[in-house]
Amino acid sequence: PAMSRVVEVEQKFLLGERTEELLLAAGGRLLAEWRFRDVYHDVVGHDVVDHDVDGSLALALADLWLRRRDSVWQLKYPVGGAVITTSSPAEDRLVQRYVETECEAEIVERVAAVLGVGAAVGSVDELVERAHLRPFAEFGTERRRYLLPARGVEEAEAVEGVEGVEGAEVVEGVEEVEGEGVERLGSVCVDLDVSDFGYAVGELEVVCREERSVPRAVLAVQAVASQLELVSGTNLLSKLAVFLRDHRPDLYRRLVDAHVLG
Ligand code: V4E
Repeated sequence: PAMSRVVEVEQKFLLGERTEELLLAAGGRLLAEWRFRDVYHDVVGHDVVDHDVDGSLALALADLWLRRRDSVWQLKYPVGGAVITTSSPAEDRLVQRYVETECEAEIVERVAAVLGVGAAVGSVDELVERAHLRPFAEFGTERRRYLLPARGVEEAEAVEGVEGVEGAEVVEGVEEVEGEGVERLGSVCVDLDVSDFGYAVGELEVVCREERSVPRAVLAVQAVASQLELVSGTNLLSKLAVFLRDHRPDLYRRLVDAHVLG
């Protein structure tokens, strides 16, 4: 992809009956809908020693989230350093800031560093094999993406372009698939996700190419959240968290105890 490392500034919210209505009223446009499948990988110790959880979820416990989304490896990890915004600490806690990279060399380096193994492998596939990383969660998502014009954000500084979405089916009446990167400039994306295990969650998202754009992106997300009267909370679970709660309670408990699942 043209841009393989971006900072995602995201706020999750509950899907309400009127969410899409409010989105349209606020000038939102349905941009695309598509589906994808995520397979999260980590150290999962079951076939090493039966009840031994030593070393299990070493990546997640370090707040590293390695997944294969369809055929692409992606790694999410927190943006380093203090992120200063002008918003209140309570509002600020609702906004997640993660780097998402598809750069295999970077993924290999970061994952190997956390696992304490050598990074002398040529691909993520090879690292996964050598380090015995295994799938621990797998599910499909159907995503509807709306685009909202940004408020109170200077385009150039806030959001600096985004790659197109592979496999996205562009909704009828919405011109230009190729223009999507351009469409998203200076805008807030609203993703409405329905997972194949029955959990629905919304996400406001601004994608930044540079760390210095993050504070303004946070403000843009917060402005839209209040404009749309979205219900967010630090206890609102991600799809992954709900999947684990329902299908891998052992792993879920471990991550909750370690405070890595918000
Ligand atoms: C669990 C987790 C992460 C992996 C899942 O990331 P998420 O943004 O929920 O996935 P998705 O499918 O929406 O990906 P996108 O297409 O937007 O890239 S990343 C960080 N966490 C931990 C975490 C946390 N600490 N707090 C909350 C509220 N959620 C997740």
